[in-house]
Amino acid sequence: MHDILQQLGITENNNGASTGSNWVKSSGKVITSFSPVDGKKIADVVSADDKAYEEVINTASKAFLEWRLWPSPKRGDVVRQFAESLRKYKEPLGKLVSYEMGKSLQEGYGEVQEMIDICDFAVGLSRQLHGLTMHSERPGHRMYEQWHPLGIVGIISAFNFPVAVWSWNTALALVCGDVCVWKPSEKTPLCAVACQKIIADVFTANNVPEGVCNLLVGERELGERMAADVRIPLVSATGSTRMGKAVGAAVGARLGRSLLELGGNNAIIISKDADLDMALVGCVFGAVGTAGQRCTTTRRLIIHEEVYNSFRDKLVNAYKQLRIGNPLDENVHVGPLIDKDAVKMYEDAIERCKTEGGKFLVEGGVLKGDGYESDCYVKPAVAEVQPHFNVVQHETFAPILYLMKYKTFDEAVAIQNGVPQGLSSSIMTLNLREAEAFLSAAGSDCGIANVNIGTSGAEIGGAFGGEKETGGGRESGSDAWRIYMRRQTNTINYSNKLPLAQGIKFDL
Ligand code: UN1
Repeated sequence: MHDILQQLGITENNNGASTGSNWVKSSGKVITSFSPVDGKKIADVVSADDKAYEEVINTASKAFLEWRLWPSPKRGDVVRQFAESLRKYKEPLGKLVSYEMGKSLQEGYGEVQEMIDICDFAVGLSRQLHGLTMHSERPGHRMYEQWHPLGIVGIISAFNFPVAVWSWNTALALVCGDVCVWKPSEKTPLCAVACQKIIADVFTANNVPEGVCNLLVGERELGERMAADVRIPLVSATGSTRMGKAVGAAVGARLGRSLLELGGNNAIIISKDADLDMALVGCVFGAVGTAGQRCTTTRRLIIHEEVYNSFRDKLVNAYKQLRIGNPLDENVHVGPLIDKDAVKMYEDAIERCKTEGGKFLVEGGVLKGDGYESDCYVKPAVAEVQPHFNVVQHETFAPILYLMKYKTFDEAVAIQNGVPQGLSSSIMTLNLREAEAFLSAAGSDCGIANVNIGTSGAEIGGAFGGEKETGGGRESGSDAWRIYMRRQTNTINYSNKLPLAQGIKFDL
């Protein structure tokens, strides 16, 4: 790992405040990053203090005045070069993601690939930030709309996707002419320092003003400060529903914009007409990938009574094959949870599930001994439950999968929708009527609804996000870029009269 850290410019003591190539002096609290893989300290990061915060926001504000005037395709060209650089750093950055966060190496590389993909998407977008033209009701008038840069985008990201979620926001914000201030999770600050160094080099080579991409490492208060700061017109926050409610309220109180991507409680409906072997792969990857710490993780399976027993047996059998261990070993399926607090939440959820009457088909437990010294490795568990159990209604960021039985399609949809969250959902079926009904207005109430694939692993080309307690925001593809810009409606009178709209007569 030493070589990897060196390649990425990570030292023993890192500065956590940066405006680009300039690392801002700070005497904030020192955050130590430990790897959940082996429990060892990786390195220290000094968090941003009040002075560093002000310097960063002031530099960002100044940078915006210049950056917003760069033609968007020119900004896109800088993002293109950032993608090139990420291609070069894919291996070390993917490994650092895996080591600092604990996800499998394949998923670490996949996350960097997601960064590259969103950059490529943003490059194309830089020539397509289209507005509409409308027909004016007045003669000799033209009406159209244009999209202008917004200002500073505050990005608060979570530990589970320590680099990709930042890049979804950053790549779009940059082509839109915004500047970014990133507060990464304090659990994965080194991934953030590495990304900041990669982008800063690209910026320097292109004479991008200092302050276009900024980093502020810190804890919860830093996020609160950003949420309340009127100089940040948009705060994009990914994380728990608790965090999102606080950010949404603080940003809303000043009538700012927030883009919230919060908890999920994602379900797959297994129809009696499903291809069960294919469904199995989607369910198992969805439930145990990233050790159950994706917001799109499959947490509930709603299985038709006719195939319940056979699918349950296949699932239990598949769980027996799972290899849990060091995520940097390419043969491993499941790495550790992020830290011991996460392990405690996993254990509590299992206890609560048992108290409520859940029956475990695959028992959970914390792994001890050789290779598990960090105390963060847990066994993926499967339990039979009832939909209304309190524990089933909540998101536990861990690999616990709940099974439920259904009789009718309507009942399955009601169970799927009957939780406070609304991020991702799937149906496994070869029955066209069912598939279409699931996608109809009376079907899934989630932001993402899939047929014959799992709930996780969304592509960047679609808008990503969900309804209800998931927060309503959309990031990444489709027209998610619009929230990063301000819309302006323009009406131009090229006639020699000044007719008023709505036919109003006002003669002087
Ligand atoms: C997240 O967990 O916050 O769809 C993002 C997926 C990934 C992104 C997840 N592409 O699972």
